[in-house]
Amino acid sequence: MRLLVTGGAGFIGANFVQQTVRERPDVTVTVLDALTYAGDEASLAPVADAVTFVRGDVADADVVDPLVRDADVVVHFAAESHNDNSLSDPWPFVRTNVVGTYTLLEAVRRHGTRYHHISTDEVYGDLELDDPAKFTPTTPYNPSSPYSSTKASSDLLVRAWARSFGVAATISNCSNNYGPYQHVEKFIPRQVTNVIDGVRPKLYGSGANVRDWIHVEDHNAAVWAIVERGRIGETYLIGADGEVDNRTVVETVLELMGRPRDAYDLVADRPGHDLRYAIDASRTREELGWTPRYRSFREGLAATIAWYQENEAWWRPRKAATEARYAQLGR
Ligand code: NAD
Ligand code: TDX
Repeated sequence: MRLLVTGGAGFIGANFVQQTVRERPDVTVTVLDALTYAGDEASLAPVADAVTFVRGDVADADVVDPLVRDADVVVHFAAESHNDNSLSDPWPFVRTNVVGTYTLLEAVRRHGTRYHHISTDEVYGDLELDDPAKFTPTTPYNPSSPYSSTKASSDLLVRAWARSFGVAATISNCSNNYGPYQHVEKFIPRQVTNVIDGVRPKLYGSGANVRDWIHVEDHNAAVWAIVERGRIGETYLIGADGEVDNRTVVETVLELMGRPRDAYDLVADRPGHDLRYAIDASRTREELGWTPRYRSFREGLAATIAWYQENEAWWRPRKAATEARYAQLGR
């Protein structure tokens, strides 16, 4: 199989490429990544010899077309991915997430290439803390932020291209990922690296917001199950029943790192901050036989903390600039 992975130098994409090279010698991997502030070729260093890397923009049809022509399958991870950035400057989100997806869809339409679209549970909006409901593949779209609205837009383009043009597409909407190689702008790496630096973790608002955490390797195993066994035209939700409120995440990080559990600060809330996400992944589990391997969030978190402690050379170059951006926002 000739596989084209967009966004393969980002957090989830790099983990996907590393897992693929390790576990699937029959797959030839090409990565297309623009190396924005969020991309880092160093995330692919352990498998660099086994991967063809192309630096380029998913919204550039001249770059995209020959790569899609020469692939059997495209897995599209590339995106602007951070909600806080989308509130400061939405345009790169519209361009990469909407125009980039459109550009890929036109290429897979021309060449008949199988396409898997990586998306997020944030397209469904948020839930009350006490709502027994979880997101399912039929939950109506109701995105809150510029980020999630551009992801929702791109999902709708995929559905339309599948129905109208017969593009062989699948979509997955996954909950919050954690694990190695996640940018220090994101919640867990930010707090872990703050604690390493002797800085108190920063919790938005009251810290009551709930995210449904899944280890990145479990997300990527589900993506492979969909690529291999998913029904064309379907949407699959990926989640590991990992609901935890943000305050508990920070307290657990502090405890695992040997600090007092209350050694954090409450800071200004994110505008429009989604309260809670929760995924019902039963279709993905029952139809594809996928189950998450990381059963304990605490153990996965401890391993992730250890990774950041052991890989300071990977994250250190981006830490100061990231914190400078947060300081401007008062967060
Ligand atoms: P990330 O920000 O870590 O990585 C994004 C990658 O895309 C980077 O390598 C960047 O250089 C690249 N990129 C950005 N714009 C590009 C462009 N125009 N052309 C080519 N490459 C470009 O993001 P992530 O957290 O790894 O997320 C990957 C995908 O998974 C995204 O589609 C995101 O919406 C989705 N997702 C993420 C999560 C999560 O918790 N992180 C959860 C569900 C879904
Ligand atoms: O310093 C912080 N303090 C804090 O309390 C940061 C950076 C975040 N938070 C809160 C906001 C959220 O409730 O933690 C939670 C997680 O924040 P993020 O890591 O920014 O993730 P989130 O906004 O939930 O979105 C993530 O999951 C869904 C990814 O960034 C998206 O790409 C994905 O689609």
